[in-house]
Amino acid sequence: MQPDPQRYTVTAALPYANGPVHIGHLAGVYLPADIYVRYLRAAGRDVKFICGSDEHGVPITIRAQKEGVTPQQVVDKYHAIIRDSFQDFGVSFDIYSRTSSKTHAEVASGFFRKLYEEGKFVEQVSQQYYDEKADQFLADRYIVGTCPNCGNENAYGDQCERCGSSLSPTELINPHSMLSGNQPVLRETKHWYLPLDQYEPWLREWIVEGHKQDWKTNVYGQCKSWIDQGLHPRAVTRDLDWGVPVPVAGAEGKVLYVWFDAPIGYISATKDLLPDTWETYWKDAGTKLVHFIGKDNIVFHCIIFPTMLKAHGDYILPDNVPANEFLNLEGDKISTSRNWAVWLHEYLQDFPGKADVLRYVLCANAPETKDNDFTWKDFQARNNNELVANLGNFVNRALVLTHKFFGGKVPVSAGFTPEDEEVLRQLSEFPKRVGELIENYRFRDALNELMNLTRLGNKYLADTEPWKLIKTDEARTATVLHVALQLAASLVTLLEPFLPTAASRLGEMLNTEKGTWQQAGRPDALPAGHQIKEAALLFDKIEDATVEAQVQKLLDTKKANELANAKAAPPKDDISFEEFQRLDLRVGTVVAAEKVAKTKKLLKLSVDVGLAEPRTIVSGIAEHFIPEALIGQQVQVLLNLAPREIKGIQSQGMLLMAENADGSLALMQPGHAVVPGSGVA
Ligand code: B3M
Ligand code: ZN
Repeated sequence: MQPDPQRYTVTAALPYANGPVHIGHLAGVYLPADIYVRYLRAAGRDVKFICGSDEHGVPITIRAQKEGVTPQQVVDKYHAIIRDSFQDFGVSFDIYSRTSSKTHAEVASGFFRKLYEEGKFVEQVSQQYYDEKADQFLADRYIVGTCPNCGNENAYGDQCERCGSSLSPTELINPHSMLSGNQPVLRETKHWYLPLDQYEPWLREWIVEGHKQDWKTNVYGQCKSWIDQGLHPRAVTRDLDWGVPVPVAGAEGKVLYVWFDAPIGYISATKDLLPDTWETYWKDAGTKLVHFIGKDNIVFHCIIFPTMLKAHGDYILPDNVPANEFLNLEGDKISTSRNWAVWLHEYLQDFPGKADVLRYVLCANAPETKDNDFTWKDFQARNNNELVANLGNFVNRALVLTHKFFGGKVPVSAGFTPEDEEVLRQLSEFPKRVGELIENYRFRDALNELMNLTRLGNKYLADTEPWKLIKTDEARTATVLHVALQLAASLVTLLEPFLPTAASRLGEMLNTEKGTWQQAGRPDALPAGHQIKEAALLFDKIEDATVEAQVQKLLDTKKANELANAKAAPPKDDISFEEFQRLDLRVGTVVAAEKVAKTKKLLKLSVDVGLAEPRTIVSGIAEHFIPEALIGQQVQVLLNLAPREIKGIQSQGMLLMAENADGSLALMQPGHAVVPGSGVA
């Protein structure tokens, strides 16, 4: 057993301030980090929980360009949204900072300058794409072209999103600039590189040998394969006008690479929080540094940033990097660009007071070892079956019966039976078991274990039936509720890391404060005679209609995406003018419409086309239009389509419709009303 560290520095990946936070971010990073930190605090450890917005890099400038605003406006907007939604979700950062701050510019430049002055970088001149029209070098993400591997015409300079291969801009076939659309030219430019190759032996020893046992297999595996493939010098500067300027002479127009400056953001945020003592949290060997991140950030946190820290010389290294896999949404990859996500700020608006429900569902279903799927049905089921029927039910029964039978005072125990003793013994084991799981980053198992405590409580009440027992044995009933209330009291502390709002409400109802983690599980948390307060439901049922509305929102998104991506059919073969002239196209007015009996799709229409008699037309549009709504509408008709018998009705023409990409139909109507029978040419 290792001794407890003297203190902890816990970081959560700095979200890019180019969009709001979604449930995938929460499940992968912020929720586990928050549970870990809240637990450590309850266990009396010295911990600082550090985060902030990542406000540099190409994702920000691309967003700014898309929205037609400045990068600063983009980061100001999203920094505020992200910060507030984290707070409403109960993420208990000690500081939520931002990398556009003055402190950060100082710390990041200072870091770079030290490595530069000590000759830790390699300088290299290379050829890079330059947009002559926009008059600037192009970041990889600003170059689009055809993927050499799969032929995708919209591959980026760093990656093809279709086949997943990582690319370099010069590999793209037919590259063009996203800024001007022009073909970029190669120009020479100088950059500074972190020579990862020189650190390879050290990285191998530190990670491959040193962390085989304690890092998660997905994290360890990714690192090992990176190292095994051989490490190369990595550029840490960019030709860009948004970021921390490179603080050396001859580097005008260059900024630090965002992945160089962002992790330093953890350090500068700590400095903002603790101007005098921040160094203990980053340089003292008694500090345990833990980075919570998503799996796409592993190489940056396990290889590149540690190499930077090592090169700097006086920093500690991460003790663990418990990266998670990804959370999908209703069977599909979460995607910001496709708006396929449950956005935190929208959830909090749609489900006021229900942050804990989302915390519960995301933790119970966290993608700790493999990708997982979030569905609204599962969300509803877990709320109704687990939070309401298990946790809420236990607590509510214990409190309500105490009010009903004992005036809301914790009743005196008349002596424990072996059954009571067993329940209390089991209770005493929970804090350690749940705590160990949390310390091993197994948050799902920890939560499930905690729910076993409420299952134990429910079973105890079901076995002893105090609601019946009261009629025959008041003393025994008192003991049972006394025991049940001790379980409930422990929950105030044990629930807090997972469901902080529910825990504090429960504490209020029990008229008690949360204690330390070590104190939880005691058999005498609430002494006899202790007055509890009014009981209220901790959770309530979520109805079908509520989740159906959320599913509908996603279906709408899907439809909008389909329409946005719809491609028109290729053109048909040419016809001659004479052939065209043979078509008798007219505008008509619908005078009658009814469904054709025994069919689903057919409507029978009477259309005034300016002739002596209206035309009867049978059309397969019954699933798209209500017959009554068509009456009086002007429509376009092909008058001389040879008559056909359909379901015993002579159809004397054809109604022309526009068919939308999603299969919906629209009438072809003149811009303003015209006389029935007007020709179309
Ligand atoms: N902004 C990337 C991301 O959100 C990034 C993390 C920085 S942590 C130093 O995936
Ligand atoms: Zn490809």
